[in-house]
Amino acid sequence: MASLSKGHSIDIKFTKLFINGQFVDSVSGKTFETIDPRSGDVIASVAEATKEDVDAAVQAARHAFDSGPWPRMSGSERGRILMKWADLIDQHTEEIATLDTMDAGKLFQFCKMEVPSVANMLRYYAGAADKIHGEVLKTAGKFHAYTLLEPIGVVGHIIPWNFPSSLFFTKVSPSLAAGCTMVVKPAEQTPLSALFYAHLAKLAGIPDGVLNVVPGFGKIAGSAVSSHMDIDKVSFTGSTQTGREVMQAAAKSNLKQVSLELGGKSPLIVFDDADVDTAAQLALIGILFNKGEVCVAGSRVFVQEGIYDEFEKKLVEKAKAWVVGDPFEPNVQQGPQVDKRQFEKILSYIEHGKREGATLLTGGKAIGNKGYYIEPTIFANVKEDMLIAKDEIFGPVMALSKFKTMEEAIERANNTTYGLAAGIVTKNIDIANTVSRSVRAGMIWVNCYFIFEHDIPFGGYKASGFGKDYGMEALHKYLQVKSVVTPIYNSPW
Ligand code: TXE
Repeated sequence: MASLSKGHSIDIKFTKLFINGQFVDSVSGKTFETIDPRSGDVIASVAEATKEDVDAAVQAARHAFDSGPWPRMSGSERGRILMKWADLIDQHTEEIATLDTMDAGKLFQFCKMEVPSVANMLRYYAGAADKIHGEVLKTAGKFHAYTLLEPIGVVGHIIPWNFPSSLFFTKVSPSLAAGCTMVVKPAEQTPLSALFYAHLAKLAGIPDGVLNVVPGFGKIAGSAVSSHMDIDKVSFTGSTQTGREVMQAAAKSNLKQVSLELGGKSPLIVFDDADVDTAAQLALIGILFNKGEVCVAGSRVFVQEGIYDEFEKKLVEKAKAWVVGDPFEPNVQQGPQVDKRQFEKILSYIEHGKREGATLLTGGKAIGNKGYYIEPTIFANVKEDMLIAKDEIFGPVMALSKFKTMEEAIERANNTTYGLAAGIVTKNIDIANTVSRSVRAGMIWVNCYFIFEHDIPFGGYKASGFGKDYGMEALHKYLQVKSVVTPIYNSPW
Protein backbone atom coordinates (compact mmCIF):
# COMPACT_ATOMS: atom_id res chain seq x y z
CA MET A 1 0.00 0.00 0.00
CA ALA A 2 1.39 3.41 -0.94
CA SER A 3 0.23 6.46 1.03
CA LEU A 4 -1.48 9.48 -0.49
CA SER A 5 -2.25 12.87 1.04
CA LYS A 6 -4.61 13.09 4.02
CA GLY A 7 -3.99 9.48 5.04
CA HIS A 8 -5.45 7.84 1.92
CA SER A 9 -3.61 4.89 0.39
CA ILE A 10 -3.70 2.84 -2.80
CA ASP A 11 -2.93 -0.78 -3.47
CA ILE A 12 -0.41 -1.08 -6.34
CA LYS A 13 -1.72 -4.15 -8.15
CA PHE A 14 0.50 -4.53 -11.21
CA THR A 15 4.29 -4.43 -10.93
CA LYS A 16 5.42 -7.27 -13.19
CA LEU A 17 6.24 -7.34 -16.90
CA PHE A 18 3.27 -8.00 -19.16
CA ILE A 19 4.36 -10.51 -21.83
CA ASN A 20 2.12 -12.70 -23.97
CA GLY A 21 -0.95 -11.88 -21.91
CA GLN A 22 0.63 -12.73 -18.53
CA PHE A 23 2.19 -10.72 -15.72
CA VAL A 24 5.63 -12.28 -15.22
CA ASP A 25 8.84 -11.66 -13.29
CA SER A 26 11.88 -10.59 -15.27
CA VAL A 27 14.23 -13.37 -16.39
CA SER A 28 17.01 -11.92 -14.22
CA GLY A 29 14.66 -11.48 -11.25
CA LYS A 30 15.77 -7.83 -11.12
CA THR A 31 13.45 -5.06 -9.94
CA PHE A 32 13.72 -1.28 -9.71
CA GLU A 33 12.00 1.21 -7.46
CA THR A 34 9.54 3.77 -8.68
CA ILE A 35 9.62 6.92 -6.58
CA ASP A 36 6.99 9.38 -5.36
CA PRO A 37 8.40 12.81 -6.28
CA ARG A 38 6.43 14.47 -3.47
CA SER A 39 8.72 12.86 -0.96
CA GLY A 40 11.40 10.78 -2.65
CA ASP A 41 9.82 7.71 -1.00
CA VAL A 42 9.51 4.38 -2.81
CA ILE A 43 6.02 3.66 -4.19
CA ALA A 44 6.70 0.12 -5.39
CA SER A 45 9.33 -2.25 -6.75
CA VAL A 46 8.72 -3.07 -10.40
CA ALA A 47 10.14 -5.96 -12.44
CA GLU A 48 13.00 -4.68 -14.59
CA ALA A 49 13.13 -5.83 -18.20
CA THR A 50 16.53 -6.61 -19.66
CA LYS A 51 17.39 -7.84 -23.15
CA GLU A 52 16.09 -11.38 -22.49
CA ASP A 53 12.69 -10.04 -21.45
CA VAL A 54 12.51 -7.75 -24.48
CA ASP A 55 13.37 -10.77 -26.64
CA ALA A 56 10.51 -12.76 -25.06
CA ALA A 57 8.11 -9.85 -25.57
CA VAL A 58 9.16 -9.43 -29.22
CA GLN A 59 8.80 -13.16 -29.79
CA ALA A 60 5.24 -13.02 -28.43
CA ALA A 61 4.42 -9.97 -30.56
CA ARG A 62 5.99 -11.59 -33.63
CA HIS A 63 3.96 -14.75 -33.17
CA ALA A 64 0.79 -12.71 -32.61
CA PHE A 65 1.48 -10.81 -35.81
CA ASP A 66 2.62 -13.70 -38.01
CA SER A 67 -0.01 -16.23 -37.01
CA GLY A 68 -2.42 -14.67 -34.51
CA PRO A 69 -5.90 -13.30 -35.11
CA TRP A 70 -5.26 -9.57 -34.53
CA PRO A 71 -3.98 -8.47 -37.97
CA ARG A 72 -6.35 -10.93 -39.67
CA MET A 73 -9.61 -10.02 -37.98
CA SER A 74 -11.88 -7.45 -39.57
CA GLY A 75 -11.26 -3.82 -38.71
CA SER A 76 -14.68 -3.59 -37.12
CA GLU A 77 -13.88 -6.52 -34.81
CA ARG A 78 -10.61 -4.85 -33.74
CA GLY A 79 -12.54 -1.62 -33.27
CA ARG A 80 -15.12 -3.36 -31.07
CA ILE A 81 -12.40 -4.70 -28.75
CA LEU A 82 -10.70 -1.29 -28.55
CA MET A 83 -14.07 0.30 -27.68
CA LYS A 84 -14.46 -2.21 -24.87
CA TRP A 85 -10.99 -1.35 -23.59
CA ALA A 86 -11.95 2.34 -23.63
CA ASP A 87 -15.05 1.59 -21.53
CA LEU A 88 -12.98 -0.32 -18.98
CA ILE A 89 -10.56 2.61 -18.74
CA ASP A 90 -13.47 4.94 -18.02
CA GLN A 91 -14.52 2.67 -15.17
CA HIS A 92 -11.07 2.98 -13.54
CA THR A 93 -10.40 6.70 -13.98
CA GLU A 94 -9.71 7.53 -10.31
CA GLU A 95 -7.38 4.59 -9.75
CA ILE A 96 -5.31 5.21 -12.88
CA ALA A 97 -5.21 8.97 -12.26
CA THR A 98 -3.90 8.24 -8.77
CA LEU A 99 -1.08 6.11 -10.18
CA ASP A 100 0.01 8.85 -12.60
CA THR A 101 -0.13 11.54 -9.91
CA MET A 102 1.99 9.45 -7.55
CA ASP A 103 4.47 8.33 -10.18
CA ALA A 104 4.95 11.63 -12.02
CA GLY A 105 3.84 14.36 -9.58
CA LYS A 106 1.13 15.45 -12.01
CA LEU A 107 -1.98 17.25 -10.80
CA PHE A 108 -4.66 14.77 -9.77
CA GLN A 109 -7.35 17.10 -11.13
CA PHE A 110 -5.63 17.02 -14.52
CA CYS A 111 -5.06 13.24 -14.52
CA LYS A 112 -8.77 12.73 -13.81
CA MET A 113 -9.44 14.52 -17.12
CA GLU A 114 -6.53 12.93 -18.97
CA VAL A 115 -7.64 9.33 -18.37
CA PRO A 116 -11.11 9.77 -19.98
CA SER A 117 -9.46 11.67 -22.80
CA VAL A 118 -7.17 8.71 -23.59
CA ALA A 119 -10.26 6.48 -23.65
CA ASN A 120 -11.68 8.87 -26.24
CA MET A 121 -8.48 8.74 -28.24
CA LEU A 122 -8.82 4.98 -28.29
CA ARG A 123 -12.42 5.32 -29.50
CA TYR A 124 -11.30 7.69 -32.27
CA TYR A 125 -8.88 5.07 -33.65
CA ALA A 126 -11.32 2.21 -32.94
CA GLY A 127 -13.69 4.02 -35.29
CA ALA A 128 -10.98 4.25 -37.94
CA ALA A 129 -10.04 0.55 -37.79
CA ASP A 130 -12.68 -0.48 -40.35
CA LYS A 131 -11.96 2.42 -42.71
CA ILE A 132 -8.48 1.37 -43.76
CA HIS A 133 -8.37 0.76 -47.49
CA GLY A 134 -6.16 1.22 -50.51
CA GLU A 135 -7.03 2.58 -53.93
CA VAL A 136 -7.78 1.25 -57.39
CA LEU A 137 -5.38 2.86 -59.86
CA LYS A 138 -5.93 3.77 -63.46
CA THR A 139 -2.50 3.03 -64.81
CA ALA A 140 -0.75 4.43 -67.87
CA GLY A 141 -0.42 0.95 -69.40
CA LYS A 142 -2.93 -1.90 -69.78
CA PHE A 143 -2.78 -3.00 -66.20
CA HIS A 144 -5.20 -3.36 -63.40
CA ALA A 145 -3.48 -2.08 -60.26
CA TYR A 146 -4.55 -1.47 -56.73
CA THR A 147 -2.96 -0.72 -53.38
CA LEU A 148 -3.38 -2.53 -50.10
CA LEU A 149 -2.71 -0.85 -46.76
CA GLU A 150 -1.11 -3.43 -44.52
CA PRO A 151 -0.05 -3.18 -40.87
CA ILE A 152 3.66 -2.62 -40.60
CA GLY A 153 4.20 -5.56 -38.23
CA VAL A 154 5.73 -5.56 -34.75
CA VAL A 155 6.14 -2.05 -33.36
CA GLY A 156 8.40 -0.97 -30.50
CA HIS A 157 7.05 2.03 -28.61
CA ILE A 158 9.42 3.89 -26.28
CA ILE A 159 7.68 6.50 -24.18
CA PRO A 160 8.71 9.14 -21.65
CA TRP A 161 7.36 10.03 -18.22
CA ASN A 162 5.75 13.45 -18.60
CA PHE A 163 2.36 12.18 -19.87
CA PRO A 164 2.39 8.45 -19.03
CA SER A 165 -1.24 7.90 -20.01
CA SER A 166 -1.57 10.18 -23.03
CA LEU A 167 1.69 9.08 -24.58
CA PHE A 168 0.93 5.39 -24.04
CA PHE A 169 -2.32 5.79 -26.00
CA THR A 170 -0.86 8.19 -28.54
CA LYS A 171 1.33 5.25 -29.55
CA VAL A 172 -0.77 2.14 -29.01
CA SER A 173 -4.20 3.36 -30.26
CA PRO A 174 -3.36 3.97 -33.94
CA SER A 175 -0.95 1.03 -34.14
CA LEU A 176 -3.51 -1.39 -32.67
CA ALA A 177 -6.22 -0.05 -34.97
CA ALA A 178 -3.85 -0.61 -37.91
CA GLY A 179 -3.49 -4.29 -36.92
CA CYS A 180 0.07 -4.13 -35.57
CA THR A 181 1.34 -6.00 -32.52
CA MET A 182 3.71 -4.29 -30.11
CA VAL A 183 6.17 -4.01 -27.28
CA VAL A 184 5.82 -0.89 -25.15
CA LYS A 185 8.74 0.34 -23.03
CA PRO A 186 7.34 2.87 -20.55
CA ALA A 187 9.69 5.31 -18.83
CA GLU A 188 11.45 3.98 -15.73
CA GLN A 189 10.01 6.88 -13.71
CA THR A 190 6.37 6.07 -14.54
CA PRO A 191 5.68 2.39 -15.24
CA LEU A 192 2.52 1.92 -13.15
CA SER A 193 -0.35 3.16 -15.32
CA ALA A 194 0.99 1.32 -18.40
CA LEU A 195 0.81 -1.98 -16.51
CA PHE A 196 -2.72 -1.19 -15.35
CA TYR A 197 -3.74 -0.46 -18.95
CA ALA A 198 -2.23 -3.83 -19.99
CA HIS A 199 -4.42 -5.59 -17.42
CA LEU A 200 -7.52 -3.84 -18.83
CA ALA A 201 -6.45 -4.70 -22.40
CA LYS A 202 -6.54 -8.37 -21.50
CA LEU A 203 -10.00 -8.00 -19.93
CA ALA A 204 -11.21 -6.24 -23.09
CA GLY A 205 -10.18 -9.22 -25.22
CA ILE A 206 -6.99 -8.02 -26.89
CA PRO A 207 -5.38 -11.38 -27.79
CA ASP A 208 -2.26 -12.54 -25.94
CA GLY A 209 0.99 -11.28 -27.43
CA VAL A 210 -0.56 -8.30 -29.22
CA LEU A 211 0.31 -5.78 -26.49
CA ASN A 212 3.37 -6.38 -24.32
CA VAL A 213 4.63 -3.94 -21.69
CA VAL A 214 8.24 -4.10 -20.49
CA PRO A 215 9.21 -1.49 -17.88
CA GLY A 216 12.94 -0.96 -17.53
CA PHE A 217 15.78 1.45 -18.18
CA GLY A 218 16.51 3.18 -21.46
CA LYS A 219 20.07 2.03 -21.98
CA ILE A 220 19.06 -1.59 -21.37
CA ALA A 221 15.41 -2.29 -22.23
CA GLY A 222 14.99 0.78 -24.48
CA SER A 223 18.05 0.05 -26.57
CA ALA A 224 17.08 -3.66 -26.76
CA VAL A 225 13.88 -2.42 -28.46
CA SER A 226 15.52 0.04 -30.86
CA SER A 227 18.24 -2.43 -31.90
CA HIS A 228 16.01 -5.51 -32.12
CA MET A 229 16.23 -7.46 -35.38
CA ASP A 230 12.61 -8.56 -35.27
CA ILE A 231 10.89 -5.22 -34.66
CA ASP A 232 9.63 -3.56 -37.84
CA LYS A 233 9.20 -0.02 -36.58
CA VAL A 234 10.16 2.00 -33.54
CA SER A 235 8.11 4.95 -32.42
CA PHE A 236 9.88 7.10 -29.87
CA THR A 237 9.00 10.14 -27.77
CA GLY A 238 11.74 11.62 -25.61
CA SER A 239 14.87 13.74 -25.73
CA THR A 240 16.60 14.70 -28.95
CA GLN A 241 19.82 13.06 -27.75
CA THR A 242 18.11 9.71 -27.12
CA GLY A 243 16.21 10.07 -30.40
CA ARG A 244 19.55 10.16 -32.22
CA GLU A 245 20.61 6.97 -30.42
CA VAL A 246 17.33 5.25 -31.31
CA MET A 247 17.76 6.18 -34.96
CA GLN A 248 21.35 4.97 -35.01
CA ALA A 249 20.36 1.67 -33.38
CA ALA A 250 17.55 1.25 -35.93
CA ALA A 251 19.96 1.88 -38.80
CA LYS A 252 22.64 -0.43 -37.43
CA SER A 253 20.24 -3.32 -36.77
CA ASN A 254 17.54 -4.20 -39.30
CA LEU A 255 16.90 -0.71 -40.71
CA LYS A 256 13.53 -0.63 -39.00
CA GLN A 257 11.35 2.40 -39.66
CA VAL A 258 11.62 5.21 -37.13
CA SER A 259 9.39 8.04 -35.99
CA LEU A 260 10.59 10.53 -33.41
CA GLU A 261 8.78 13.12 -31.29
CA LEU A 262 11.56 14.99 -29.53
CA GLY A 263 12.30 18.08 -27.52
CA GLY A 264 11.45 21.71 -28.10
CA LYS A 265 12.22 25.30 -27.18
CA SER A 266 8.95 26.76 -28.37
CA PRO A 267 8.41 30.50 -28.80
CA LEU A 268 5.29 32.41 -27.74
CA ILE A 269 5.13 35.76 -29.56
CA VAL A 270 2.90 38.46 -28.08
CA PHE A 271 2.15 41.50 -30.24
CA ASP A 272 1.29 45.03 -29.11
CA ASP A 273 -2.42 44.68 -29.94
CA ALA A 274 -2.93 41.75 -27.52
CA ASP A 275 -5.07 41.97 -24.41
CA VAL A 276 -2.19 42.12 -21.94
CA ASP A 277 -3.86 40.30 -19.05
CA THR A 278 -5.07 37.41 -21.21
CA ALA A 279 -1.70 37.12 -22.95
CA ALA A 280 0.20 37.10 -19.65
CA GLN A 281 -2.08 34.32 -18.38
CA LEU A 282 -1.54 32.32 -21.58
CA ALA A 283 2.23 32.75 -21.33
CA LEU A 284 2.21 31.67 -17.70
CA ILE A 285 0.22 28.52 -18.39
CA GLY A 286 2.37 27.96 -21.48
CA ILE A 287 5.41 27.46 -19.27
CA LEU A 288 3.96 26.23 -15.97
CA PHE A 289 1.42 23.63 -17.12
CA ASN A 290 2.60 20.19 -15.94
CA LYS A 291 5.48 22.02 -14.13
CA GLY A 292 7.09 22.83 -17.46
CA GLU A 293 7.65 19.14 -18.21
CA VAL A 294 6.02 19.46 -21.60
CA CYS A 295 7.72 19.09 -24.99
CA VAL A 296 5.73 22.06 -26.38
CA ALA A 297 6.20 24.32 -23.32
CA GLY A 298 6.30 27.98 -24.36
CA SER A 299 9.72 28.45 -22.81
CA ARG A 300 10.78 31.48 -24.88
CA VAL A 301 8.35 34.38 -24.62
CA PHE A 302 8.83 37.37 -26.95
CA VAL A 303 6.76 40.47 -26.17
CA GLN A 304 6.51 43.56 -28.37
CA GLU A 305 7.97 46.71 -26.83
CA GLY A 306 4.72 48.74 -26.65
CA ILE A 307 3.17 46.44 -24.02
CA TYR A 308 6.31 44.89 -22.63
CA ASP A 309 6.45 46.69 -19.25
CA GLU A 310 2.79 46.11 -18.44
CA PHE A 311 3.05 42.47 -19.58
CA GLU A 312 6.11 41.83 -17.42
CA LYS A 313 4.40 43.33 -14.35
CA LYS A 314 1.25 41.21 -14.78
CA LEU A 315 3.23 38.07 -15.53
CA VAL A 316 5.29 38.39 -12.37
CA GLU A 317 2.18 39.09 -10.25
CA LYS A 318 0.52 35.97 -11.63
CA ALA A 319 3.62 33.82 -11.16
CA LYS A 320 3.86 34.89 -7.52
CA ALA A 321 0.23 33.87 -6.96
CA TRP A 322 0.72 30.45 -8.61
CA VAL A 323 0.22 27.64 -6.07
CA VAL A 324 2.92 24.97 -5.85
CA GLY A 325 2.35 21.97 -3.59
CA ASP A 326 0.94 18.47 -3.20
CA PRO A 327 -0.60 17.56 -6.59
CA PHE A 328 -3.45 15.70 -4.89
CA GLU A 329 -4.72 18.99 -3.37
CA PRO A 330 -7.43 20.57 -5.57
CA ASN A 331 -6.19 24.17 -5.21
CA VAL A 332 -2.60 23.33 -6.21
CA GLN A 333 -1.47 24.39 -9.71
CA GLN A 334 1.98 22.82 -9.84
CA GLY A 335 3.34 19.62 -8.31
CA PRO A 336 6.91 18.37 -7.91
CA GLN A 337 9.28 17.69 -10.82
CA VAL A 338 9.31 14.04 -11.83
CA ASP A 339 12.53 12.96 -10.14
CA LYS A 340 15.75 14.08 -8.49
CA ARG A 341 17.62 14.10 -11.79
CA GLN A 342 15.20 16.48 -13.50
CA PHE A 343 14.99 18.59 -10.33
CA GLU A 344 18.77 19.02 -10.24
CA LYS A 345 18.97 19.61 -13.99
CA ILE A 346 16.42 22.44 -13.77
CA LEU A 347 18.12 24.06 -10.76
CA SER A 348 21.45 23.94 -12.54
CA TYR A 349 19.94 25.75 -15.57
CA ILE A 350 18.56 28.38 -13.21
CA GLU A 351 22.06 28.91 -11.79
CA HIS A 352 23.37 29.19 -15.36
CA GLY A 353 20.78 31.86 -16.10
CA LYS A 354 21.86 33.87 -13.07
CA ARG A 355 25.54 33.54 -13.99
CA GLU A 356 24.92 34.40 -17.65
CA GLY A 357 23.48 37.76 -16.59
CA ALA A 358 19.76 37.32 -17.29
CA THR A 359 17.51 39.24 -14.87
CA LEU A 360 15.73 36.94 -12.41
CA LEU A 361 12.25 38.48 -12.05
CA THR A 362 10.77 35.85 -9.74
CA GLY A 363 11.45 32.34 -8.43
CA GLY A 364 14.84 30.77 -8.89
CA LYS A 365 14.93 28.25 -6.04
CA ALA A 366 13.72 24.90 -4.81
CA ILE A 367 10.81 24.89 -2.36
CA GLY A 368 11.11 23.13 1.01
CA ASN A 369 13.48 20.29 1.78
CA LYS A 370 11.27 17.34 0.92
CA GLY A 371 10.25 16.34 -2.61
CA TYR A 372 11.24 17.97 -5.89
CA TYR A 373 9.38 21.29 -5.89
CA ILE A 374 10.70 24.33 -7.78
CA GLU A 375 9.43 27.92 -7.77
CA PRO A 376 7.91 29.29 -11.00
CA THR A 377 10.91 31.10 -12.42
CA ILE A 378 11.01 33.95 -14.92
CA PHE A 379 14.16 35.41 -16.42
CA ALA A 380 14.05 38.67 -18.39
CA ASN A 381 16.67 40.28 -20.66
CA VAL A 382 17.52 36.86 -22.02
CA LYS A 383 20.03 36.98 -24.87
CA GLU A 384 19.93 34.51 -27.77
CA ASP A 385 23.28 32.95 -26.95
CA MET A 386 22.48 32.18 -23.31
CA LEU A 387 22.06 28.52 -22.43
CA ILE A 388 18.61 29.20 -20.94
CA ALA A 389 17.52 30.54 -24.36
CA LYS A 390 18.87 27.56 -26.28
CA ASP A 391 18.46 24.37 -24.27
CA GLU A 392 15.24 22.56 -23.42
CA ILE A 393 15.09 22.96 -19.63
CA PHE A 394 11.88 20.96 -19.15
CA GLY A 395 10.90 22.80 -16.00
CA PRO A 396 9.03 25.90 -14.78
CA VAL A 397 11.58 28.34 -16.22
CA MET A 398 10.65 31.05 -18.74
CA ALA A 399 13.05 33.10 -20.87
CA LEU A 400 11.34 36.46 -21.48
CA SER A 401 12.52 39.12 -23.90
CA LYS A 402 11.39 42.19 -25.82
CA PHE A 403 11.14 42.71 -29.58
CA LYS A 404 10.44 45.65 -31.90
CA THR A 405 9.19 44.34 -35.26
CA MET A 406 7.38 41.27 -36.60
CA GLU A 407 10.41 40.43 -38.75
CA GLU A 408 12.67 40.47 -35.71
CA ALA A 409 10.23 38.24 -33.78
CA ILE A 410 10.14 35.69 -36.63
CA GLU A 411 13.90 35.62 -36.91
CA ARG A 412 14.40 35.14 -33.19
CA ALA A 413 11.61 32.55 -32.93
CA ASN A 414 13.35 30.52 -35.64
CA ASN A 415 16.75 30.89 -34.01
CA THR A 416 16.65 27.42 -32.48
CA THR A 417 17.57 23.92 -33.49
CA TYR A 418 14.07 22.82 -32.48
CA GLY A 419 10.74 23.20 -34.30
CA LEU A 420 7.97 21.60 -32.28
CA ALA A 421 5.40 24.35 -31.63
CA ALA A 422 4.86 28.11 -31.46
CA GLY A 423 2.22 30.49 -30.15
CA ILE A 424 1.11 33.83 -31.55
CA VAL A 425 -1.02 36.36 -29.69
CA THR A 426 -2.49 39.12 -31.86
CA LYS A 427 -5.83 40.41 -33.13
CA ASN A 428 -4.29 41.21 -36.52
CA ILE A 429 -5.12 38.46 -39.03
CA ASP A 430 -2.30 39.49 -41.36
CA ILE A 431 0.28 39.21 -38.62
CA ALA A 432 -1.21 35.87 -37.51
CA ASN A 433 -1.08 34.46 -41.04
CA THR A 434 2.41 35.74 -41.84
CA VAL A 435 3.94 34.50 -38.60
CA SER A 436 2.14 31.12 -38.85
CA ARG A 437 3.70 30.57 -42.25
CA SER A 438 7.13 31.88 -41.29
CA VAL A 439 7.85 30.02 -38.08
CA ARG A 440 9.37 26.61 -38.75
CA ALA A 441 7.43 24.44 -36.32
CA GLY A 442 4.94 21.60 -36.65
CA MET A 443 2.18 23.15 -34.53
CA ILE A 444 1.14 26.81 -34.44
CA TRP A 445 -1.37 28.07 -31.89
CA VAL A 446 -2.94 31.45 -32.62
CA ASN A 447 -4.51 33.13 -29.56
CA CYS A 448 -4.39 29.84 -27.69
CA TYR A 449 -1.81 27.35 -26.47
CA PHE A 450 -1.65 23.63 -25.62
CA ILE A 451 -4.61 22.71 -27.78
CA PHE A 452 -4.43 19.02 -28.56
CA GLU A 453 -7.25 17.07 -30.15
CA HIS A 454 -7.08 13.48 -31.35
CA ASP A 455 -7.72 14.59 -34.93
CA ILE A 456 -5.11 17.39 -35.11
CA PRO A 457 -1.78 15.97 -36.35
CA PHE A 458 1.13 16.79 -34.07
CA GLY A 459 4.86 16.45 -34.57
CA GLY A 460 8.04 18.38 -35.08
CA TYR A 461 10.16 20.13 -37.63
CA LYS A 462 13.97 20.23 -37.48
CA ALA A 463 15.56 18.55 -34.42
CA SER A 464 12.11 18.09 -32.85
CA GLY A 465 11.69 14.92 -34.91
CA PHE A 466 9.50 13.57 -37.67
CA GLY A 467 6.40 11.43 -38.10
CA LYS A 468 3.06 12.75 -36.83
CA ASP A 469 1.10 11.59 -33.84
CA TYR A 470 -2.70 12.02 -33.74
CA GLY A 471 -5.09 12.22 -36.64
CA MET A 472 -5.18 9.86 -39.60
CA GLU A 473 -1.48 10.70 -40.16
CA ALA A 474 -0.67 8.61 -37.07
CA LEU A 475 -2.72 5.66 -38.33
CA HIS A 476 -0.83 5.75 -41.64
CA LYS A 477 2.46 5.76 -39.74
CA TYR A 478 1.70 2.15 -38.79
CA LEU A 479 0.54 1.04 -42.25
CA GLN A 480 2.56 0.25 -45.36
CA VAL A 481 1.41 0.45 -48.94
CA LYS A 482 1.55 -2.62 -51.16
CA SER A 483 0.86 -2.28 -54.89
CA VAL A 484 -0.69 -5.20 -56.79
CA VAL A 485 -0.55 -5.22 -60.59
CA THR A 486 -2.14 -7.58 -63.14
CA PRO A 487 -2.19 -7.23 -66.94
CA ILE A 488 -5.48 -6.68 -68.71
CA TYR A 489 -5.48 -8.56 -71.99
CA ASN A 490 -7.47 -7.27 -74.96
CA SER A 491 -8.53 -4.16 -73.10
CA PRO A 492 -10.09 -1.55 -75.40
CA TRP A 493 -8.82 1.20 -73.03
O1 TXE B 1 14.65 11.36 -21.67
P1 TXE B 1 14.98 10.13 -22.58
P2 TXE B 1 14.95 11.60 -20.11
C1 TXE B 1 13.68 15.74 -22.68
C2 TXE B 1 13.67 16.76 -21.57
C3 TXE B 1 14.27 16.02 -20.43
C4 TXE B 1 15.33 15.22 -21.15
C5 TXE B 1 15.84 14.02 -20.43
O2 TXE B 1 14.47 17.84 -21.94
O3 TXE B 1 14.84 16.87 -19.48
O4 TXE B 1 14.69 14.82 -22.33
O5 TXE B 1 14.77 13.16 -20.01
C6 TXE B 1 14.14 5.72 -22.99
N1 TXE B 1 17.62 3.72 -26.21
N2 TXE B 1 12.40 15.03 -22.80
O6 TXE B 1 16.34 11.25 -19.80
O7 TXE B 1 16.32 9.61 -22.28
C7 TXE B 1 13.81 6.02 -21.55
O8 TXE B 1 13.93 4.86 -20.75
C8 TXE B 1 16.28 3.55 -26.19
C9 TXE B 1 11.48 15.53 -23.79
O9 TXE B 1 13.92 10.93 -19.31
O10 TXE B 1 14.72 10.56 -23.97
C10 TXE B 1 12.40 6.55 -21.66
O11 TXE B 1 11.50 5.48 -21.78
N3 TXE B 1 15.50 4.15 -25.27
C11 TXE B 1 10.40 14.57 -24.08
C12 TXE B 1 12.44 7.34 -22.97
O12 TXE B 1 13.54 6.80 -23.70
C13 TXE B 1 16.07 4.95 -24.35
C14 TXE B 1 9.86 13.81 -22.91
C15 TXE B 1 12.67 8.83 -22.79
O13 TXE B 1 13.89 9.03 -22.14
C16 TXE B 1 17.46 5.15 -24.34
C17 TXE B 1 10.90 13.38 -22.01
C18 TXE B 1 18.25 4.50 -25.32
N4 TXE B 1 19.58 4.65 -25.40
C19 TXE B 1 12.10 14.02 -21.95
N5 TXE B 1 17.75 6.01 -23.33
C20 TXE B 1 9.27 15.02 -24.95
N6 TXE B 1 9.48 15.05 -26.27
O14 TXE B 1 8.17 15.28 -24.50
C21 TXE B 1 16.59 6.31 -22.73
N7 TXE B 1 15.56 5.68 -23.32
